[in-house]
Amino acid sequence: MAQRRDRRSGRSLGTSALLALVMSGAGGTMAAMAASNAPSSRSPRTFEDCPFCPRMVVIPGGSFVMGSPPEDPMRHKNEGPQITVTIATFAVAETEVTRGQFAAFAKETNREPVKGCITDRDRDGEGADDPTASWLDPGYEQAPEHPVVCVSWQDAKDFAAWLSRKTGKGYRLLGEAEWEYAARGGTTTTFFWGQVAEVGCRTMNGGDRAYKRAEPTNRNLIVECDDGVAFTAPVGSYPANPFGLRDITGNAWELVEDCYQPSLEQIPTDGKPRTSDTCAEHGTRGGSLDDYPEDLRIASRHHVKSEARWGNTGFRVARSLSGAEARIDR
Ligand SMILES: [Ca+2]
Ligand SMILES: [Ca+2]
Ligand SMILES: [Ca+2]
Repeated sequence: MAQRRDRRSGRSLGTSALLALVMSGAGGTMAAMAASNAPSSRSPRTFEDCPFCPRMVVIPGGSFVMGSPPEDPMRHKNEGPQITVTIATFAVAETEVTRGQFAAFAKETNREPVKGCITDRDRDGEGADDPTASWLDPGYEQAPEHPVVCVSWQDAKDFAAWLSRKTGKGYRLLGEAEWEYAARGGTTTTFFWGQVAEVGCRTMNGGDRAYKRAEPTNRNLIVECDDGVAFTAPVGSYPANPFGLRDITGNAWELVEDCYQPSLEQIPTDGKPRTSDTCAEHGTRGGSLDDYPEDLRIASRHHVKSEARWGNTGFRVARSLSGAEARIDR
C-alpha cells in the first residue's frame, strides 16, 4: 500500500495515488559505512501538559545533515541534495497520536468520521480508495492504543489546534526537517540503529513476515523480520530512538507540516516548515506497517494528497518551547 514517492531519477510519479507502486531493486546495504554516532544515552526529559495529553519529549537543539548521501543504494532523488539544518530545542510526542486520543478529540468537537480512505481491505498489497473506511475502521482491527490512521493533514492540524485550546500551549505538526532531526537522534546512519534494516527487527513495526501472512496475495517486498504484528501495534511497543521517541520508524507514516517539496533545496535550513506553496501534497515520514527497508530509512520522503486519508498514515504532534522550558536541567 505504497504512498507516493519520487523515482530514483527524481521525476515525480504523477500516477494515481490509488496505485501501489511496484517495489524493486531494494536490498542493498551499506554495511561498510561508518557506524552510527549515537549520542550518549541520558534519559530524555519528558512532560505532559494535561492528564490526557501526549507525553512530550524535549529534543535538544542542534545542527544536522538532512537527506541521504549519494552513495546510499536505496536513495531517491528527493532525499538530496543534503543540507545542513539548525533546529531549536523543541518538544515532540513520544509516540504517534493514538486512536483513543483522536476519539476524545472527535467526541468533544462533535466531529463525525469522514468515510473514504485508501486502504487494503482485500489484502493484496494494493491500496485502493475504500468508501466505507474511516479512522474508526481502517480495514484492519485496532485498539485505542494503536496509532490513529485514515486521517487527513487537516484532521491532524485540527487535532493539534484542539490540544492547543485545551492546554493553552502551541501544539502543531512537526516541520519536515524537525522530523528528520528528531528521528535521527544524533545518528547519521541509514536507520537510527545502523546501516541494516534487519538489525532493527525488534525496534520497529515494518512490512514484515507477519504482515505478509495476513496478506497472502500481496507480492510486495518485505523486511525480513517477524514481530508477530500484522498491522498496527499499540504505540510505544518498540524501543525508543536515541532521543527517546518511539515508532519513529514504522507503525504509521507520519504527516508533517510542510507542503511537499521535491528537493531538499526548498527546505528551510532553520527547521521551520515550508508552507508557502499551494500544498497539493504534504510530506509523510518514517515508513509504516506495510513498508520494506527502502521506505523505512530515516531519509525516505513520501508524499500524499493533502485531502487524502491512508490506512497506513497518521501523525505525531510537536510544540515549541519557551526559553525557560527549553533549558535542560538534568
Ligand atoms: Ca487491495
Ligand atoms: Ca509487523
Ligand atoms: Ca511512525
